[in-house]
Amino acid sequence: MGEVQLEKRFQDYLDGENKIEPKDWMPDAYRKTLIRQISQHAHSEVVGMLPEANWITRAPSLRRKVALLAKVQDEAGHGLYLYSAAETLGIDRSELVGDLLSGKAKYSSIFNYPTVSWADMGAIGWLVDGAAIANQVMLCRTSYGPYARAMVRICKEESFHQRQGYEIMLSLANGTAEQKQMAQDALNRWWWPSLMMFGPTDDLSPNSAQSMKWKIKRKSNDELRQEFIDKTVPQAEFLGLTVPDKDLKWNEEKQGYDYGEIDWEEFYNVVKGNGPCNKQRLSDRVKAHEEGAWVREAANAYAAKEAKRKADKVQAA
Ligand code: FAQ
Repeated sequence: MGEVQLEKRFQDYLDGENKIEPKDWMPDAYRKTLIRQISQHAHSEVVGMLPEANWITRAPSLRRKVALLAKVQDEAGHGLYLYSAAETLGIDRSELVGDLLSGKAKYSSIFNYPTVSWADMGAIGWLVDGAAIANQVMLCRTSYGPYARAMVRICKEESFHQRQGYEIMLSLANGTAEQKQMAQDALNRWWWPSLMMFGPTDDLSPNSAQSMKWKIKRKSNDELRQEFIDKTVPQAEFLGLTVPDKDLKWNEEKQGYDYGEIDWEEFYNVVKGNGPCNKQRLSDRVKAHEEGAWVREAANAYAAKEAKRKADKVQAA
């Protein structure tokens, strides 16, 4: 069968809502797009541990510390599922990690902002995990089987994260005037970067059209951003906090909120590596990777020993 026929059969298969599995034929560009998106996603989970890890030792109670520790640990697990899903496409994890550490690979812009107060732990859980869920629920229906299956579990864990964050916000918003101010300040700083997580507007998103056709993405960047805003604004109102957007207004006709202009210059600046914490995040990851070398060596030595033990047993039988 020629390439054109294979591509047509592939598209028909996707249009029938079937999942593509690792051993199925797929166009090279589909494979490349998935490796790009899944690995960026995996890197985001791993780098995403850093802003919150910053507060583990300073959590205000044992309960908060335990919950935050569990959350940060979950993010490591998400990175693991996602690197594994990417590896089913024929790429080696060490290559992907190498691209992250050298600064070649992208990860989500949101993790390049500083966490300056405890309220930021609330805002990250509520807004950043909230935005991540909005985006990832649709990815449970993505066309590549291993990615879709990883997302199901990730989404369950993300909803615990989101509630953990919202509960922190609720306590602060119902606390002293100073605590409420901390919550408002965190919302002011995290609101716009959270909206940027969904990526550029649809008309400026180079990958969207093809990814939608291949059913890798099931909703567009703007659609998801709108869903997130519509869901989150009432939550801010319930907290008694003000969303920092003077143009935010309910639009009866579209049954959704109109919102102000996102600072896209800031977004592209952060994506290019010039955000407030890009350099620190990368150097922290490089340091963690170097310090973890002995763990990888030990795991490899153990795996080799186990393989030899099994081979010896087979030979002896
Ligand atoms: N930051 O054409 P599009 C989390 C890049 S996980 C940096 O629209 P696409 C959990 C994009 O890669 C958060 N770069 O691209 C957690 C592309 O560059 P390229 C991560 C961005 O792929 C919570 C270029 O701009 N989630 O938060 C961003 O069709 C708390 C053009 O954009 C995922 O990765 C950005 N925000 O759509 C962890 C979800 N946006 O590669 C710890 C999976 C866009 O052509 C604590 N990913 N770019 O050079 C996706 O759904 C998609 O990749 C989008 C972007 C929607 C992010």
